[in-house]
Amino acid sequence: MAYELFIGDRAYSSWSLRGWLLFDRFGIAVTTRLVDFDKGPVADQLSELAPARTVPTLRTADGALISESLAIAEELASRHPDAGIWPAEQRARATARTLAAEMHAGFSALRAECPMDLRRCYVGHHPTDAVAADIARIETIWDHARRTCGGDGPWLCGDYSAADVFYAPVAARIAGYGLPVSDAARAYVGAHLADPGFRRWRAMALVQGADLARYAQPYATTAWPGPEPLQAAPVEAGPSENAACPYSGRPVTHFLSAGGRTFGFCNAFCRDKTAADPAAWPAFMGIYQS
Ligand SMILES: N[C@@H](CCC(=O)N[C@@H](CS)C(=O)NCC(=O)O)C(=O)O
Repeated sequence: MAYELFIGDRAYSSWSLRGWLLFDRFGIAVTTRLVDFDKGPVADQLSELAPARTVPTLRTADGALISESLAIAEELASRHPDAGIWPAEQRARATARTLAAEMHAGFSALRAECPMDLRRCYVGHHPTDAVAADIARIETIWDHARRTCGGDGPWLCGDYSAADVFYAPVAARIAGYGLPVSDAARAYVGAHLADPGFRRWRAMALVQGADLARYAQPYATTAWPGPEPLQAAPVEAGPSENAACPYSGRPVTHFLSAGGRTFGFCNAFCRDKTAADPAAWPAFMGIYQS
């Protein structure tokens, strides 16, 4: 099945992150089309997809246009029943759906006052009462999910599910604004920051797209609190250990240095997203660890 997912700037578009994780995290192939927030209104850029007017929007091979992230989750779960998008166990599935729906419909203070920015981690932000109330509610429903249907791992309803997809950008906001939360919630946030799917998206956010002034916040910044990436940097020239790009299999034209070794890729974006967080990319780590 061919899917096209229209997404916004990865650093800022929290809904797009949800849409994309629904593919990446559940192994469903998709072609992404980037809508540049710096190039005018999203609705104008999506005019060929009207009445869709926001990102993410999914266009399916049969021509359906799905422009609500919760509907994308449900439609993919129907079309790919074995992908594990929702928990298989009935009670866990009901809880996961409830949490995702509450996120989709709510937490407007958190969303408005703490816009996601995956390129920055702020210090000195003090949550308003409305944001604190959103966080308190989020902690309550996270705790309920983990107590009633969480498994041995860090996720809300057993294995990673669409419920976790919907709270990945919340985790990014808690981390990015240093919002005060319990130890249990902090551990859940840490699981998202360390999650390879989340890290792949953030690596792409770090290397593509302009810094947009309208998202800038008046706070000092500090280092991103996620795992320290393996050191790597673009270099001008090869030769590289690998002749074929780890992602496309095409001949290499762009190079990076990591661990004193040189590796090649078939374009600058794939080289740069790898340099931003090498360990997030299994195809690269396959050659790095060989
Ligand atoms: N309810 C939608 C929300 C989508 C949404 O608001 N996306 C934002 C970007 S994160 C957008 O496209 N805004 C349009 C604009 O800024 O003009 C969903 O679930 O996907």
